[in-house]
Amino acid sequence: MTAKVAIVMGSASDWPTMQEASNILEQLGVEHHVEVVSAHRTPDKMFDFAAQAVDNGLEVIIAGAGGAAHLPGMIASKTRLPVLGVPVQSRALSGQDSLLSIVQMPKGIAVGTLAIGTAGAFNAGLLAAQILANHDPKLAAAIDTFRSEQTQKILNAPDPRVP
Ligand code: RP5
Repeated sequence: MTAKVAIVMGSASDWPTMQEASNILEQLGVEHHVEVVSAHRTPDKMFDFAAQAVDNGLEVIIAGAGGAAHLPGMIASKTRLPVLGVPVQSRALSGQDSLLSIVQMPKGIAVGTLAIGTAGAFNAGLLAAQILANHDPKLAAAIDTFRSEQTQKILNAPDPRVP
């Protein structure tokens, strides 16, 4: 694996959410691996993925899941790499279940939990890039540009009534 970031998710149905992480990584020029890995439906695959993540050259893992969202925490239990958890917005409980499943980790195994849904997925991608940027000046410059363009866009359009 040449990618330093992996985006994994519990189901292909999570992709419309997790694509936001992929989009910002793409925009910032960060190569990333994408794969469906389910804590419940493919548990052995999940453990293999997590156990081999360091040897496979990964540096950050973004894991998204909905409902009984055990994927980020279980991956974190098998690797020292930073795991960023994205609570996917579930149909039954609007992602509250996903959020609480991911955020309440026991002391000693860390998962960085993002917001529910697409904003969380986007920010997970951004945060993964920010972690890598500590040792990548080109990526740091790309993030600085992203942030200043975002700021400028708002400053250029202060009146919300103007389309
Ligand atoms: C979780 O169950 C997945 O992460 C997904 O958010 C949710 C529903 O999965 P599907 O039934 O759509 O495959 O494991």
